[in-house]
Amino acid sequence: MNTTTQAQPESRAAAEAAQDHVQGDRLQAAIAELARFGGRDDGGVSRQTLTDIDLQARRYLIDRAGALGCVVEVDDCANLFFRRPGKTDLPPVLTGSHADTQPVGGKLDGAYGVLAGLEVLAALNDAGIETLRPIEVVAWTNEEGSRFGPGAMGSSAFVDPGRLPDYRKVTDGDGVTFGAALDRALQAIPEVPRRALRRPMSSCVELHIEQGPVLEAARVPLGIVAGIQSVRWYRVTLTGMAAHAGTTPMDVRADAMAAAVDVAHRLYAHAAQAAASQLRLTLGRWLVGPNSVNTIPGEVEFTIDVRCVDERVLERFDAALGEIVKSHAWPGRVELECFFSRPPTRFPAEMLALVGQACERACRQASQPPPVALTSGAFHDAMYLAEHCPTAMIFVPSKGGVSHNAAEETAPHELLLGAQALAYAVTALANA
Ligand code: HGY
Ligand code: MN
Ligand code: MN
Repeated sequence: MNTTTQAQPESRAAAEAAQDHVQGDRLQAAIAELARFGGRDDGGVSRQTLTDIDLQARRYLIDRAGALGCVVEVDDCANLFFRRPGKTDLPPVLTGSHADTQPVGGKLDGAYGVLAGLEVLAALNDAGIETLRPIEVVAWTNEEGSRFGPGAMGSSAFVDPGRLPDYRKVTDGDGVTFGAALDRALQAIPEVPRRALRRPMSSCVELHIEQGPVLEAARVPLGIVAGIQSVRWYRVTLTGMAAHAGTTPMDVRADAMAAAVDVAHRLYAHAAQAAASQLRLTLGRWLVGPNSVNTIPGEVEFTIDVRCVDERVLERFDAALGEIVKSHAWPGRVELECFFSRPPTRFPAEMLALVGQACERACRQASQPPPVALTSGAFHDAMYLAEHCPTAMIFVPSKGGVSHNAAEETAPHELLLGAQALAYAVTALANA
């Protein structure tokens, strides 16, 4: 792996210069600008993947990257790549994140990583630095997986293009296919050259907010992400019989909601028993049919998001879920589908060392405490890139540990530190 663990003297000087040219105000202005696309009165952002608002935000990013002198390209999964040429055409260093948000998200989840990547390019321009390798800032498509499941479709299709045909068939709540939304997004930017999905990358560093409480509790402004916990998503569909709420005696019902509540209750009981293992269970989306106050629900579908640092715990959950579904005695039907499953991700030691060097310098320069290592509770596109090239992540704290919420916030000085550390790491890697 052609990656510097300790940046070499000349490369170190360039990395330090890039770090020192990062401008906090320019980054803050870009965050505020991008947040206008889908901005909400409560300060949050609603910009689900490939919606009109997302396409407008993409246009903003393309224009911003063009103004920085980047070459802009897009692939068949509408992943946007903003390339700053290097002295050579060696495989580039990749940074960036995603620009799509949760239905009610914040200004920073994903957007921060994309905009800090563009800030690094602006800092390199200001410092007059030409790197050996090109640097690419990416805006991945559909990291959130909320409108179209699973999550991280763009980065997973980049790493394995064979995934895209099945992704294209996935529909959103209105019956729109991911393929149709993709084609519409690509038609909206006809002037952007298309490129192959999978391409060689020399290394990858993703900067992201932690979205949890660890860094804030440790009172530390930067985190070196050692890895990402495992995650599984399931869809449970219970089919009973819709009937009149007033005339149908309780003992003759095939009430899909009563069945769903019982299954859910047993899942939470399993999670409570596994609490010591840090299992995290979320039943986040419920669809009820016909969803009428005076009709017994004939169909209920709910999703399961279950995560743990120890994948064996998820294996045990999977077995328990199968048992609960199989053994649930009622006149209706229960169907279970696992539609997303990722093992734990571990980032390589040499990348952690470099990111550690980058974070330590940024913190030292700002008289802040040194970075700490942590495991990410959230998944990220970096979990797929880690299969493709040497990859690492840098975290900044989330106020109150809150994310996937309009109140998502990180202090400006911490956002600046994260971008400074990213500039150092990306520049050192681009000169290796
Ligand atoms: O769900 C996740 O972990 C990511 O924030 N989309
Ligand atoms: Mn994210
Ligand atoms: Mn997210």
